[in-house]
This record gives sequence, structure tokens and C-alpha cells, in this order.
Amino acid sequence: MTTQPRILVARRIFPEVVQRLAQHFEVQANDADLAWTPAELAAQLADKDGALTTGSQRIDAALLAACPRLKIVANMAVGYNNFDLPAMTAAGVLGSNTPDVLTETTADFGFALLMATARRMTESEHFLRAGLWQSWSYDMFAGAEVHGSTLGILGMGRIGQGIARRGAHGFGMRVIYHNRSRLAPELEAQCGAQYVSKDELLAQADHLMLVLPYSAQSHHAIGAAELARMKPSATLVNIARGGIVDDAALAQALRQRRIAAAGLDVFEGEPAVHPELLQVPNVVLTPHIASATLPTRLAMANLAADNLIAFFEQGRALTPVHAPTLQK
Ligand code: 8YV
Repeated sequence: MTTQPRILVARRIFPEVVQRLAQHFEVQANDADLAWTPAELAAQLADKDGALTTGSQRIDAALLAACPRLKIVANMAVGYNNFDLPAMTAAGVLGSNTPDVLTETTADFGFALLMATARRMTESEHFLRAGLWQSWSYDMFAGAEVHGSTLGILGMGRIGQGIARRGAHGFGMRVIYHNRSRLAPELEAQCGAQYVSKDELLAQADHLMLVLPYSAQSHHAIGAAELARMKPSATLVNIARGGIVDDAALAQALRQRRIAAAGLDVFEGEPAVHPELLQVPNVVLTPHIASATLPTRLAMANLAADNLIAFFEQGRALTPVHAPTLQK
């Protein structure tokens, strides 16, 4: 009898997806949803052939050295900055992610956060809940126009394109973007988006949406210097990754009203949030929920499971993020 590959599911996920995996593998699930330290994760993975992870488990050289049987790590996330890809490539361990299935849901949320930020929805709700609403006034919580304004997008992958389409076709916005590579003209036309330099993007956007992957190159892509180039009336929205924005510099810019407002779904060092961001009123804060609808999260979990099944049964993952030589 051949033994089944052993899989670790590193966080609590949909029971039906764990059951599906159990039809193919010997599965160890983390039903208690324990947040393992790196050493605990390595101990759990030491005798496993594969893992289903979320963005919060770091897969690096130290962990890989402790897990000699490991062959694949299937991330239940489109972003994979929790992977040390050179170390995984060197160890012959494949990484996969979950693109496409979350694109529209995440773009919806980006737009929701933009609207909430520009129109001061949470700030005004706090005011109402605090019993401070006594009467109407013409400029009470007056915000920024969304329709017809200029939407700037930094990073123009699938999610950026979804946001561009919403802005251009739904809200009549002028959409400008900056990206490492320019889109093909047909795609630019479909998105209603115009390519500009990063400097032009910062200077011209009424609303700046960050949708780029995190890497050493994108670390603090928005810091004090970039915030200083933005319009004082501008809003900034980050649904990409913590670390792309220098949160300390942003808190200072918001306090000094160097920019009007920010909407943040991701934070440097999350789940910790920079204490000064919690003190300023002109920021909308959400706990990394841009992909959080149950149908989308189920599709993400199923795609991560499908990557494991395809890898062990057909020898190739469906959505790999690199192409290591698989020695094991
Ligand atoms: C995930 C995300 O929920 O897909 C991503 O990159 O940021 C979110 O959709 C999160 O990373 C947990 O895996």
C-alpha cells in the first residue's frame, strides 16, 4: 500500500475543504486556529510533504531546513510576500497562490474603502454614535468628490484593472496609473486608464489607490517625500500590503493635514497598528478584509487545495508562483 502525502493546513479554514483534502491526503488541520511561532510551525511541518498556508506564515530558509520532506506550499492568498522565493527555489519547494478568484471582490472593497474615506463615513458615524449630532450644517463632514475626479492607481495588475474599470465606467473618473510595465493599448482602453510617471500620478491624483505587490523594491513606496507631492485635498487608499506605506510618515501627514484622508486595510507589522494612526480622525481603518466574502474565501481555499491535489496527483500545480527544479 502506498502511503498518502502528509499535508498541514496551517490555519482554520472551511471544514468542507479540509474534508476534500482528506480524500487525497493524510491531513493535519489547525482546528484550534493556533497562531504558531515560526519554531512551532517548523515543528508541525517537519514530517509533512505539503502545506496550505495563509499570508501570515513565513516560509524561509530556516523553516525549509527543518522540513526536509516539504515539496509544496499552497498559499491561500494572491500575495506571497510571506514566501522567501529564492530560499524555496534553492530548496526545490514549490509555492503557489490564488490569483483571479478574489479579483472582483477585492476591487469592490477597494472602491468601498475609497468611498468611505473620501466621504468621511466612519468619522461621521463615530460623531453620530457619540451623540454629538445636534443640527444640520452646510459643511458638516463635507468630503471630497468621487465621481468625475482623478483616480490614480499604483500597481496595475488584475485588481488594479478592476478598480480602474469601476472608476472609469461606473463613476466617470479620469483614471491614471503607474506600473513597472505599461499595459497593452487594448487593455488600457478597456480599463479607461492612462499611463503616467509616478511623479505625475502623485501630483495629479485626487484619490490614490495602492494595489502593488510588496517586495524590497516597493517597501515604503509611499513615504514622507511621496506624501509631500500629493495634493493637500487628496485621499490615499492601501489595500495591497503593509510596508508599502511608511505608516509613521502617513500618520504625521494626516495629523498635519498634508493630505486630506486615508483608508487602510493593511498595516506595517499587522495585526499591530501604528498607535498614531489610531489617534487621527481622518483615516478609515479595516482589519485586512478586502477579500473577505465567504464565496471568495471559499474559492481561495478550494484553489489552494486544488494546487496541492494537482501537484501530488498530476505533478504540476495550477497557479505556481515560480518554477523551481523539483528534486524531491
Ligand atoms: C488574504 C490577501 O486574505 O490574497 C491576499 O494577498 O491579502 C488576502 O486576500 C490574506 O493574505 C490571508 O491569506
